[in-house]
Amino acid sequence: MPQKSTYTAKDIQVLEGLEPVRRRPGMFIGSTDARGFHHLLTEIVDNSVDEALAGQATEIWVVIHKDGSVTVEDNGRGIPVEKHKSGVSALELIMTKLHAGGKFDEGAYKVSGGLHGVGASVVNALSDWLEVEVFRDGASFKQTYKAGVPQGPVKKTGASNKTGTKTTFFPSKETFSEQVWNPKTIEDSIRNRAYLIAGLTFNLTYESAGITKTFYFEGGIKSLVAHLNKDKKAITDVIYFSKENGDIAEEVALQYNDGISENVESFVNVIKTVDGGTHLTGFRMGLTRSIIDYARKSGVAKEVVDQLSGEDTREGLTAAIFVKIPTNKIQFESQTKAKLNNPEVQGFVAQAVKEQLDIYFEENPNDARRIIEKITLAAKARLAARAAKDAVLRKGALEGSSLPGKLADCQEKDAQNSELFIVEGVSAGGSAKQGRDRKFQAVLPLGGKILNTERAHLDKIVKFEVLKDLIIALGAGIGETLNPEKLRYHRVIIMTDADVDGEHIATLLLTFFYRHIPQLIERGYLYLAMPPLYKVQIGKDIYYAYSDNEKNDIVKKYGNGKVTIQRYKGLGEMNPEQLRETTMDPAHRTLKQINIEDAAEVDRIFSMLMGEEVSQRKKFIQSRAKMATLDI
Ligand code: 0RA
Repeated sequence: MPQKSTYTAKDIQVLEGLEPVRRRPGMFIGSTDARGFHHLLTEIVDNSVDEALAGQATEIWVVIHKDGSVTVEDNGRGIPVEKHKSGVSALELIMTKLHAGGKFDEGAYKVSGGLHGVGASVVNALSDWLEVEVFRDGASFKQTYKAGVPQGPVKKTGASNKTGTKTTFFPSKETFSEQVWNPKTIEDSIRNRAYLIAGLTFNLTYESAGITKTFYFEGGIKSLVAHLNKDKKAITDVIYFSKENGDIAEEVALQYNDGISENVESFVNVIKTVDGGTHLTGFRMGLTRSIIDYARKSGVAKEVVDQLSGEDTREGLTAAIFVKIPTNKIQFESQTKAKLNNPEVQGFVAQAVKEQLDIYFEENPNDARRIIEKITLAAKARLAARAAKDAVLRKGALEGSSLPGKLADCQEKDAQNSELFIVEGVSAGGSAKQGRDRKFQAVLPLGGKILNTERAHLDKIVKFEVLKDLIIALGAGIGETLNPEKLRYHRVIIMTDADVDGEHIATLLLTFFYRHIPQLIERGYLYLAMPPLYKVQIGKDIYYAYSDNEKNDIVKKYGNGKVTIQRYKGLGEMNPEQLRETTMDPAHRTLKQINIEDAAEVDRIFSMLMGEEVSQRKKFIQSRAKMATLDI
């Protein structure tokens, strides 16, 4: 960790005033919606987190006040208050000048300032009012601001024997279109930071509810990996190691479970690098080399040892990689800071992981053996899947047509304008084929059960008729050769009965797409059809209702004559015209778009729900689905 630096006010570099921030807030805070609003809080919290990263603070308090203001306090050294040569205090410079940083930045690992953060002054400029209290040198000091403008000099307010910094602010009403603090957003970001800095305690208080939540993880990223695996069956301990060399430090925690997916999170100075980068690549290189070396030496995986791939070593792997680099040396690939680009980090992490994992395997042969056995299985499944897939493709070619016989394809060839309805049951499939608009709507009826694909390897999946048909109809391939650019439909619509069986089938399909063609979901191509629940006939008029409420409203509004209500138990009860009119025709239908925002959470929920509990899955699907009425 960095050394304590000696610091004086003259080290602060003065840049410019705050007018540009108020004029163009989006440029500084990203946006002025809920995201930008929460960014204000993260910014202030990260200043305190930096103090903790520097080893100078151990506790951070966050209070959401009833009036919408927030307080962030830490027990660090306190922002310096002595006067700069211009006669202004260091505190005032930090709070009122853009990018006022100090020389102490160099050699320190920081989250805020420069690359990630925009500085407390930006938050100050975008706050109707802000108040800072500093506790240091045996006293307390205070300065208040309105829209970033000091309302007087820094004042000594009394004696104090504690140290730290306490900031309270009220976001600008004029600037932010959203003014509501979202507990989940706040807690997710605090939890991440608490995981990464072992031993740092966060206390989060909601004043209106009178609740305080504490976030403290003694084990740092070791606790994070255990948390990510908590609904899975682990097959090894959490393996942890760390190394420092000059000014780069790395920490790695990993654990294998008996599933097949990979869940690796990577961080640079508390910034989550969603797109990975050189630290992640280094980790993968070190891991693959160490495992393959061990497999060779131990002789456990003789048959496939020469064909083991990096991909095989990552099945069932949960890990966290955390590197700390001085702020002024970090390189990101883009403005969004999602991908680390420092070349020197790759070799450093690769070598450290290889060395330390080699030692771990020597000392823990049981864990090593379980990992090698698992990886051998992964390699065999991958090789078998390749062979099976090749066979499937050859078969298609021999039959003269590569599309499945059950598929009623559309005439349209442009994927952007093509829709595929995946329909439960052969009879509903028949109605859908008659009711569709064959110009742009294709129908694939599913006969029979669908394999639960959460744990299934590809070799099993491609042998399973229903899924094989689906994969071929979609046209993008699967596994190693998956190419989402080749998808033949940009709207894939799951149409099942509105009953428990239908929900179950929809969930299995969703699981399949999530696990094996996630691009379909990420690109927004996957939808659920919403067939009506009731047909209400009043005299000669027919109305369709999609919920009980809607049905009651219709009866109340039009129900003077004779009312007949039919509850649809399945798609099969509708004739082709009704199915078209209510569920397939873009002019009348409602589709729910499946939207995965947080893949890690979804991964966890899928594992949790893979038992028999259907109603929980149903809730999950419904909570993840976003209403989208499409008209084309
Ligand atoms: C500049 C210099 C020093 C500490 C800080 C800033 C500091 C800033 C914040 C923001 C929130 N909490 C903070 N805690 C400390 C070092 C001063 C010294 O050497 O004593």
